[in-house]
Amino acid sequence: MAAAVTMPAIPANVAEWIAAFARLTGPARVHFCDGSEAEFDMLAARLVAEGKLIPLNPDTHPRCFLHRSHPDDVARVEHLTFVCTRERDEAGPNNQWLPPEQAHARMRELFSGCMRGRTLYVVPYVMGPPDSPYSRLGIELTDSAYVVLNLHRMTRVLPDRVYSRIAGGEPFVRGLHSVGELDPNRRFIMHYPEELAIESYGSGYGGNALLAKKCHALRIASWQARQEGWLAEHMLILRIETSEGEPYHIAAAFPSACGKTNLAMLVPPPAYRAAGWRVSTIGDDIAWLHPGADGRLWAINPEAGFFGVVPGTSRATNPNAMAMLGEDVIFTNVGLTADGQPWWEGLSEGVPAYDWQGRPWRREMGPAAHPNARFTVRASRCPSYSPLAESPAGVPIDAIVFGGRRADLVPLVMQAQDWTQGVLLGAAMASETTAAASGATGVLRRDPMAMQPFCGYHFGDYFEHWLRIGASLRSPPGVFLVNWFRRGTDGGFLWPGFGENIRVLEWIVRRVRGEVGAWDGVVGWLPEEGDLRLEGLALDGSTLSRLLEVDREGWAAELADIGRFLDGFEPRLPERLRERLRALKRALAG
Ligand code: OXD
Ligand code: MN
Repeated sequence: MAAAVTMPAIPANVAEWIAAFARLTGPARVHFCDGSEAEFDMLAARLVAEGKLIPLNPDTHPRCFLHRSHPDDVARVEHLTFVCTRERDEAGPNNQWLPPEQAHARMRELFSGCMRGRTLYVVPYVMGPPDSPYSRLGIELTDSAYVVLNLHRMTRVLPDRVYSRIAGGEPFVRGLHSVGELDPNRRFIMHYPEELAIESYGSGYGGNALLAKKCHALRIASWQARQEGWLAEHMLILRIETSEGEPYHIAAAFPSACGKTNLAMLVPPPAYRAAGWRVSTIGDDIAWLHPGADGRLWAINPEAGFFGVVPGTSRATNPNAMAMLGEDVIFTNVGLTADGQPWWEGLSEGVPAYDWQGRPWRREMGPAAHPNARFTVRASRCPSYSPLAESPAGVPIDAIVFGGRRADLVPLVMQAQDWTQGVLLGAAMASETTAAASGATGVLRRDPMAMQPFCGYHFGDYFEHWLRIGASLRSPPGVFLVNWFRRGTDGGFLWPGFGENIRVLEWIVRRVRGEVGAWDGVVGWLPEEGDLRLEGLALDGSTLSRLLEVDREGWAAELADIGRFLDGFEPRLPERLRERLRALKRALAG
């Protein structure tokens, strides 16, 4: 029998909602989270006692834990993710759709009695700096203490703030989550943007279960943003200070597992550091962008922590991440050394004794860490974290960057000729799939603005919304396209990437400042010879020209394919994008 629910002083609408979910799911007890470190320690100790968390070596990794998820539950499940609007067209062809009443009925059946013997945790959180007018509220109800620990690090769990703002009439996103039986055949992630509600069943992993992240801060928030005149985007936010100490802010959209965290935490190479260049981190995954009274676009990071991909992280690729991964981290699905240290592919030191499933590891078994293994860590632990991430107003964005993982065609960097072309190039972005979502990896797919899995409404309306936001700005950011992932005939990457990407950021900043010209490659403006600083890089002339070429035939085929892709969003595709595509095709042929 379900235990009686005792409530702290919380608003009546919240209490009623919790009580109804408790009646449906039948937990043995309800725990109202206070967000304190004592609560984190208590829950971590409980999970350790249950064998669901493994404390790591306290001498090398104090307050660090390893969690092994179910082997069938290791990534976001896009094929089981639905947007449930009253009208099918609102969700668009970019989302799987169910009528809300049908989705609710299915979820009610799954949730029914699913928490017997378990604890129901109530996690009230703020997304964004709590004093920011752009911050938003959510409450996740979950039966996973692992989820609670992650939300402690990823969001601001502030019950008093949340309850008092709700009592004052503010809306909040209602998230319901149960790990259920972790059966992939009984797993769904449902979104009801019109109700500001999320229901997730059957997964304990990442974006499926930490509802504040992809479900709230992107799918539901993108819907809210459209109603309210702002943008919720899958973007990192970084601050770059030039050698003269001038600050610029860049928001960059890349698909999952394409290096957003590494770019956000970039450490410039020694010559740049010596000259005074500095990069600091405001966010690594999500940006909420608001037109400001000054006609610029202002960004906040709604999150308070990082849930980053671990494999490939090393002192060479991301020294800032390595510095923050030594203490107070939850690792998920990494390997383990004999002396209890986390291990993953890309680390130069240590040898794994166990793989991510806890099996004794031998080389012939392949990777010890799962390719989508993750770290969860509070953002303030990152040495490059900027205090401006706590600024209620956010930071003014000077440049928007779109980037995908493409072996060919897309040059290292180019600039869109205006906002409309930027929206077109963003809408047409394509990238090779990665292990962040279940399914085949390395398959090229269109991923508009890196939002294919995350836009909570029809992409045709979304592109129109982008055009409108641009038109409302007196000083819109420049829009750029980058591609760190061009490959040569031997399959190797042509561009060194990581810290060396500062060279591309420098060109972007110099373009924004109006300091350098660019040549017109029709699909975009590209660096003039000598403007992209390359001293100290072992790049031969032919590699460089491949990185910065515009292959007109290749682009003609690309534009034709983009046209076919965009046809899928008719009749809601903005005519202005269609016109610009036609104009580009003509210019390329001419
Ligand atoms: C993420 C993702 O976890 O994009 O950030 O999958
Ligand atoms: Mn992401």
